[in-house]
This record gives sequence, C-alpha cells and structure tokens, in this order.
Amino acid sequence: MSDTEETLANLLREDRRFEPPADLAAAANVKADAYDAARTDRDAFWAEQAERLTWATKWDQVLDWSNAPFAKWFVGGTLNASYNCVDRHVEAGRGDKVAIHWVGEPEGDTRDITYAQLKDEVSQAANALTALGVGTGDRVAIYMPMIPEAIVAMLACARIGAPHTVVFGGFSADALASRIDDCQAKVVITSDGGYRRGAPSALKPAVDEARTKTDKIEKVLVVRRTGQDLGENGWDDDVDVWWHDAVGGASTEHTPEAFDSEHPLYVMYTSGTTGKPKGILHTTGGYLTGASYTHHAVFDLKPETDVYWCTADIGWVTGHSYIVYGPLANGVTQVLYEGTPDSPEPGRWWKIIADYKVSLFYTAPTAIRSFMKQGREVPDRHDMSSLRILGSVGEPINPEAYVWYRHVIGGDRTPVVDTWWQTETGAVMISPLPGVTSGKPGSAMTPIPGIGADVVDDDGNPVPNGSGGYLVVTSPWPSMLRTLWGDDDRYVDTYWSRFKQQGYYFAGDGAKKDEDGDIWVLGRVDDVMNVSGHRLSTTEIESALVSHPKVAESAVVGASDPDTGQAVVAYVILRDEAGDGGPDIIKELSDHVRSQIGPIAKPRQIMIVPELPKTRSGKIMRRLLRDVAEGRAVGDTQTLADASIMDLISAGQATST
Ligand code: 6R9
Repeated sequence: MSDTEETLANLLREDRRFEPPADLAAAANVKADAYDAARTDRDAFWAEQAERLTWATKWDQVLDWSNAPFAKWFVGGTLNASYNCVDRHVEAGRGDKVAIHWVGEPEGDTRDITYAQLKDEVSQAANALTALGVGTGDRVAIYMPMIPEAIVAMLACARIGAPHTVVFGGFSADALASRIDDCQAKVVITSDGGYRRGAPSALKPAVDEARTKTDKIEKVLVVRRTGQDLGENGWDDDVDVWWHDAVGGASTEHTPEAFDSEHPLYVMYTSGTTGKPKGILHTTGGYLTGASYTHHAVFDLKPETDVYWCTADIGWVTGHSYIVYGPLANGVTQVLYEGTPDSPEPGRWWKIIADYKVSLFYTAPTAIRSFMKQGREVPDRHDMSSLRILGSVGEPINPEAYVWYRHVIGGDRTPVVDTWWQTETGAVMISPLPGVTSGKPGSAMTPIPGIGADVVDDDGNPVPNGSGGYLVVTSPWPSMLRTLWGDDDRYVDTYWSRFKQQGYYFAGDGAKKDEDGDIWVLGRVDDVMNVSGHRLSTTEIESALVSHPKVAESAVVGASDPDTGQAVVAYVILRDEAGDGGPDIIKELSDHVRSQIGPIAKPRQIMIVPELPKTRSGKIMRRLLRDVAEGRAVGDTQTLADASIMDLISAGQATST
C-alpha cells in the first residue's frame, strides 16, 4: 500500500454501524423506494414534493434549465410563503396548535405562540411595513436576537414580497452597513437588545452606527425586548419607530398576495474566503419545496406528535430553512431559545429538552464537542427520553462526537442524521434518512432522494469507491441559489466554471467515497493539505486527535514548509480533567496521530491552546491559525466571535513549540 492508500484506509477504518430502530423504520415518512422514484423521473418527483405547498396558481413547467446555470423552478406557479407557513394551518383548523414555545434566556421568561396568534402578528407586521413604505421587491434588513418577533418579521416580509436579509446579531455595525449597502435595504428591523450570558446585550446602537456608514436606511423598526437605555442620541424621531406602536397598532387583517414562484424570498450573505461577502439569493416556490420536503424526510417529522428544536440562530441559513421556512410550512410545534447553551448553568439545553419533551433536535458538532468537554454528568441529570432523532450540521462531525451524541444525548436509541448542505443549496443535500439508512459515524452517507451529488477528480470524472476528490452536485435542485445578488458573473464563476463541461455545481468541499460509495465530507477544499505530494484532510487529523482521551477539541492547518510543501500544524484544547496533559503530552499526541493515520499525518508542531478562533457561527477560522503557524502577522479578525483569542494563541506560540 502506498502512504496515501494507507491514510485513506485508516480514515475509513470506522466500522461501527447504527441500524434504524425497527419501529421508526416501519413508520418512516420516506422509505427506500423514494430513491428509485426520484431517479426514474426527477421532475415528477419534485413536482410531487411541491404539492406539499398550497399554490394560488399551479405551475406549467417543473424546471426551466434552458438558461443554465440560471434555473427557474415551477414556472408559472404563484404562491405566498407566509400563507404557506401560517394561514393555511389556521384554515385547516389547527389555529390553536402551538407554533413556537419561546424560551427567553432569563429563566421563567417564556411565551407560547399558537398558529392563530402567529397569523395575527405576521399580518399586523405586514400592514406596518406597508405603512412604512415597504413595497413588493423592496429589501428589508433584519438584525435581531432570537425572539419571536424575528420570525414574525421574516414572515411579514415574505407576505408582502419584500426580500429580507437577516444579518446575524453578533455582526458588527460595519458588517451590517456593508450588507445593507449591497442589497440596498431601506428598512431595518431590530430590537433594543437581547439577553446573552445573563445580561442584556445591545443591538440598536450598532444600527445607529450603521446609519453613519450607509445612507440607504429610511426607517428603523425597533422591538423593545430588554428595556435597556438606548443612549443619549439613541433615538431619532424621523427614522426610529417602536414595533409595539407600528405593529401593535396595526390591523390583524391582511390578505396575502400570491407571487411568482421565482419571486426573490431572501438574500443571505455568506463570508466568502476572501473579499466581500456573497449575497446568496433564494426564491420562493423551489426554496420552500426544498425546505419543507427535506425537513419532512430527514427529520421524519410527525407534525401531530413531534416537538422540534433547532439551536441555530436565525441569522444563518440553518435558521432560515430549519427554524422558519421548513418547519413552519410543515406546521410543527417548535422550541425557540434566545440565549447561550450554558446560561445560567451548563445543562440549560438539556433542561429545555426535558421541559418541552423535544423529540427532534438539530445542532452543530462544535456545540457537541464543547458538551463532551464538560463531561456526561451534566446531560445525565436530565430526562431526555423524548428524543427520537438527532441532527448535525455545519461541519464534519468526527466519529467520537457522533458516538457521544448518540450515546449520551440520544440514549443509544436515536439515529443521528449528519446533514451536509450550504447556504447556497438552501436545503439538506446529503444525509442519512433516519428510517432507511444504517448510519456510519462521520459519514453524511448519500444524496437524499431527488438530489444528484458525486465526488469527482480534477477533470470532473467520478472517482472510484475508496478515493477522494471534489464534491459536486450533478443536477439542478429546487432550493438552489439563483444567483449572487447583483453579481451574475461571480455566481457563474464561483460555482459553475470549475466543472463547466460537465455542468456540475462546485461546492468547494473535498470528500471521499468509501468502499460502499458512501460520502465522507472532509471540509473545504482550501482546508485540504498537500504534504509531500500526499493529500491530507485537516478533519481527518483533527478526528484522530480528538479520539485521544486527553483531547477536547483540535484544529489543524497546513503550513507552508520548505521540505514537504505543506506541513501539519495542530492546535489542541485539552479536556478539563487532563490538566496540563503531563510532560510528554506533545509526544503522546504526535505518536497517537501517527498510529491512527500514519507517519505522513504526524504534525510538525502541536500547540496546546486554551481556545480556538471561531466565527460567530462556530466555524474555526483556520486562516488565522495558518497565519500563526507560518509566523505571519495575524490577518483580519473582524468575523471572530472573540478577537482576544488570537492574542492568547499568538502569545502561546512563542513558548509552546
Ligand atoms: C448549512 C451550513 C457550508 C459549509 C459546507 C461544508 C460545511 C456543512 C456539513 C459540512 C461536513 C456536514 N458543512 N454541513 N461539512 N459535514 N454535515 O452550514 O451552511 O454556513 O453555508 O456552510 O459548511 O464545508 O460547504 P454554510
């Protein structure tokens, strides 16, 4: 075996399998035959899924791909997304059903909102926005904490056909202003603040500051959440309007207008690897079909009995597709939580699961790893026997975290669905189906029914099983992005030029197919290292490190090296109980990686660090770690959740090698 083959064989050595529970499989929403049905006639399959929605006018063509890569789905159809998420459930007699169990961060600060109440509030907000001068097609920015009004605001925009752009509340005034400028939003919806880590955290001042950086903002609609002081110049009567006045005083009657299936629903900015953020554009009919179908299929949602909770922030695409549009189109009862996982105590999330008998739970590997670090005593104090299915999203989940999640949180009963998708794809693309797939820890498994995806080599040819390459989507799908806001060329360049000849969508991720053809997503292609001509994944080495009993979390980067091209540099956080790891910790970890993966993967340098630099969405910023590893000044830390972390890591660098 060559080194590369050996490395690959080691990665794929994970051989634990988890079969779907028999009762879940027997009653599953989507069974194995869906794959065949979708393969036989993709358009007919998606047309059937689109029937999940209520259309004002039916489409006359499922897909128009004649101007590829600019897609039109359900051509000629009209619908209203807000009607689909709210009104139709009330009309079907489910108005008294709880749509949102809202849990504020301060204990006891809760609110249950039924579908009928949600319909009234969304209607009021739609009327208020119209009164503020927002017309069909105008853009509205939303900059809010995790409070019900955030969802109401999004649905009100959708109701009047005004595309929203939700900017995560943790972003700076600069980031907010640049997004507002890019999509020319004329109204901003915000709040005085929200609760985080036990204290009010202000938002409105950032909007005020953004107004000094862009002249696009005409009106600011402000929810009073914390009641905190807005500051001396914190209110401008010409611009600022209280939500409770404008929305509270508006009529609850509002007739939703049906919009074209391709009417823009929202723009979501994602940080590109360099330069200015990309405004991903999603439209109405196809997006809602994708969000609704995948939520039904991947979470095996039984709206009558399930209680669902997705811990994402609505400022990210996961919050859009799997808190707002998918779940509400499907008429779920869901939990919405305002605060941080550990306020006021480390078991807050598990307490919420127990209190509301959550059955479907969706979170990110980074959260799971931080809970692993605390130890299982914390979750063990809570009764989580209501859980039925656990989901993971955002980054590859290492086998250790997957098994811990299933075992400690899911009591070994619950399938774990590792869902691969992106802001651009709008909905889950590669994932197990909980009633069908026998799950492998660490693998997202196969494209879901209706989705074509593959792993290809540099020339766009599918790689054989047992090999790695680039992850591509091989055919258009309903919830695909339609373009980048205002930049068709960049859309074509970024996603469709790499495998132009084949017409494949280039996802920017590396992946491997194991001997069964199941897909293991390895992370962004720019996180793939080339050491002495061998392709190595950061994730692969991170997984090896995390499987060491003393390690809580790790991040690995490829640093340029005069001898080997790139060399492996690892940053490691130790588990609390491991203390400082002992005198031989570096050698111990290095030997561990060597034995887990092979000599080629042995890090050139291992640094023990107190924290890792993460974006506010929890993604590790390897770019900054690469700067440290290569001895450069640390680059732009603007998107870091906590900028001081880089100082700690850089300082440690001087002493730890
Ligand atoms: C939904 C979301 C997209 C990127 C994507 C990939 C990584 C997401 C993953 C995963 C491995 C998974 N990613 N889910 N990698 N396994 N289950 O996260 O969207 O913020 O746009 O990020 O996240 O690298 O390309 P977004």
